[in-house]
Amino acid sequence: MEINEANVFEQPLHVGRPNMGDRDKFLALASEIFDRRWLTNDGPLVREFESSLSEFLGVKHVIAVANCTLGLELVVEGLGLTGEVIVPSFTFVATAHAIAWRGLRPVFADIDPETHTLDVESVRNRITSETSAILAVHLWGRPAAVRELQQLADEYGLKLILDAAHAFGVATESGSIGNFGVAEIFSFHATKFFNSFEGGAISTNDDVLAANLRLSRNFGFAGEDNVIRLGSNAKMTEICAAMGLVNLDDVEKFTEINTSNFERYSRKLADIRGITLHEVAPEGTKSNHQYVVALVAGGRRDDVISDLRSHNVLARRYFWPGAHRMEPYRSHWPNAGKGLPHTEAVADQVVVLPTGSAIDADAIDRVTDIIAGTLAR
Ligand code: T4K
Repeated sequence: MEINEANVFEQPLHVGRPNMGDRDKFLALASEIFDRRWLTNDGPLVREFESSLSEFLGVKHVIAVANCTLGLELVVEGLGLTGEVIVPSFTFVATAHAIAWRGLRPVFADIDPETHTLDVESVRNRITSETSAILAVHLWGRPAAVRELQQLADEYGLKLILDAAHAFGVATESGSIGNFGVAEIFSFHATKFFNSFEGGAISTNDDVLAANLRLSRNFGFAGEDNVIRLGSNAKMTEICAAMGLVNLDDVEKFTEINTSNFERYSRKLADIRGITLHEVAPEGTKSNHQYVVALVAGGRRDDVISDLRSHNVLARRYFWPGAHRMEPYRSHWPNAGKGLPHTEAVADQVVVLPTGSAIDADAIDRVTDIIAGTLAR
């Protein structure tokens, strides 16, 4: 491997470097929290954040939570799911863990290699008498096949839930993400283009489910001494809500930065043989472009990753090797990979490149030059 000194970054260039909103606005809200001495448990900033999100997403109910993983668990419990839930394996492992943590079995379906989201026929083939739901993922912010999945769910009497961890601010011709299935669950983790340090939110238009989720987020309490259902501690804190509110003011700016980064990568990578950019915004989609996902052909993905790392570019191979090859799933179902050919093929080719407000055009040019050097050898 050759190192081009001119392209070595002095500071590491991370995937998932947080976007930061206005510091002064945040400090003013933090100061109010000090004055109020109200730090968590359905505080005023959490309420304000929820109503702002509700308006932004155009959805009836938003329940802010401590993180997306707990949000997924609350929904699995709140819908009374049992037995098996069909999920992609090509996702962050939290999607499967949320099901397994509730004592249910995640059943892995394959993805469509064009979209990287659940393949509807693969889902159909995995439905059994034990299936209670489909949990699809808008991977990389690309909307899952929501219409077809909803039809399938209706045909078999299943619930459709959407892991929208990557899809805040994404909209399709049929509406904004947040309005599909029975509930959608967002992540506002630091690495997401819109963050609240840690955090997440459940969006739903179902009144009964929303009321139950509010209870279960807070141990099931319906009053000071009255617990009326199973619950957990999934509450968002006031300081996280403050960060969320501040970042919400800049969400369009972050989206524009991501889009312009994506376009620059697209122009620069177009001339390099052996690498293609994954399309996250098919026609009619408004994307947040929070992930720049490239596919490297010819078994050279790990060469690209290792050369980038030698130049201090910490690219990631999300979501290799697939949840089915991670514990505890690998031990339970060692042969699951046989039924997931597209998952395995895509997972071996993916490189996720740095984007967001911490990178500029010059850095993108240097990153793509490094990749060009690797693939020319
Ligand atoms: N569903 C899907 C489809 C998801 O992708 C995720 C999370 C979830 C559900 C669950 O959401 P949460 O329960 O987390 O709300 C990171 C995130 O921790 C995780 O939230 C995210 N997906 C996943 C894709 O990425 P790791 O294990 O890759 O994180 P880590 O510590 O390696 O950090 C990633 C990069 O970000 C590093 O290069 C360092 C950089 N970074 C990170 C943090 C926290 C910073 O520069 N600053 C920071 O503050 O999982």
